[in-house]
Amino acid sequence: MAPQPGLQFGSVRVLDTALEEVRQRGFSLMEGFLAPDELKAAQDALWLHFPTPEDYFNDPGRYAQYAGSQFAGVEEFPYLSWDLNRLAVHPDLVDAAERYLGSPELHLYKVELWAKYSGAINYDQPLHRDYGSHSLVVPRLDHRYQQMTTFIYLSDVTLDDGPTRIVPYEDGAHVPFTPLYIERGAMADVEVPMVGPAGSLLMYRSDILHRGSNFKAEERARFSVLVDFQARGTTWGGKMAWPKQSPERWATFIPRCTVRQRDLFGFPRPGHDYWNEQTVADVALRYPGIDMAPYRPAEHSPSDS
Ligand SMILES: O=C(O)CCC(=O)C(=O)O
Repeated sequence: MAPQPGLQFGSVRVLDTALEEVRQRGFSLMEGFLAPDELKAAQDALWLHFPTPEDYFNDPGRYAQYAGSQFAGVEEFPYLSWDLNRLAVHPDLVDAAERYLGSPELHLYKVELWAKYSGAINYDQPLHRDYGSHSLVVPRLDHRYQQMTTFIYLSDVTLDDGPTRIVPYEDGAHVPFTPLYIERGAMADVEVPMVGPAGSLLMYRSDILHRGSNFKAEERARFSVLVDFQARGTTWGGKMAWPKQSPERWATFIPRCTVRQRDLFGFPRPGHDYWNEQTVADVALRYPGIDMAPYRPAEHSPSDS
C-alpha cells in the first residue's frame, strides 16, 4: 500500500553480515541504526514517561519507585508518542527480522521501554537466556523456531552505563538450558559488553547467555526500547497479550500504522473472515481516523496486504 505521511524513516538497512553474526555468534551490535532525527524525536519523547537524568539526580528520593526492582523502569507498549511507538514497527527492523527469521510471517511479541538510573538499584543480573520468560519450552539445538530479541539504544551505553554482557554462542553452547540462571561471574572472562552510542541496535537470540550489569559511575542513565520477534505460529513463545494494554494508547497508535504494521501485532488481515460490514464499521469507531478501506470485504484486493 502507498506510504502514509509520517511513516518515513531515514533508511539504514541491517546488513546481511550482521544477521549472519547473529546466526554464528548469537548477537550483533550495529551503530547508527536510527537516523539522527528519529533518535532525537524518540529521546525527546522519553520525558513523557520518565524523569530526565537531571531531574532524577537532583532528587532521587522523589523517584523512589525506581528503587523497587530492576524492572521498575520498564513501560510496556504502546507509548504516549508516535516517535517512540514507531520504533517498534521500524521498517528496517521489521525487514531485519523477516530476513533473520526467514519469513514475512512475523509476530511482534514484546515491546518494552526501559529506563535505568545509576544508584536507584543494583542492576546486576545472573547470566540467563531469555527463552526462560519468552517461551514455555526450550530452544532447539538446530536453531529452528528462533526468537530475535533487540535493544534500540536511546542513550549512549559505555562501560559505565551497565551494558548488557553477552556470552558468545561458541563459549556458552556447552551450558545446559536448565537451570536457567548461572552463577554470577562464572563466565566473566568471555562476556562481551554491548557498548555503543545512542541509536545503536543490539540483536541477540533467546538461546544466548547474557546478563544486565550495574552502572560503574554515578549520575548515569540508560534508556532503550526492546523489540522482539518470532515467526507467527510459535504458539509456545511470547511475552505480552497486546489487548491487555491501554485502549486509549492503541486508539492513537493503530490509525497511524500501515496494514503491514498492524499485522505484526496480529490485527486481522484484509480478506480475513473476521471482516464484515459490522466489524468494519465498529472498528472504525474504535479507532478514529483509521483508513478501513483495505479491510472492507468488497474492496479487499491481495495487494493491500
Ligand atoms: O538490561 C540489560 O542489559 C539486560 C536485561 C536482561 O537480560 C533481562 O532482564 O533479561
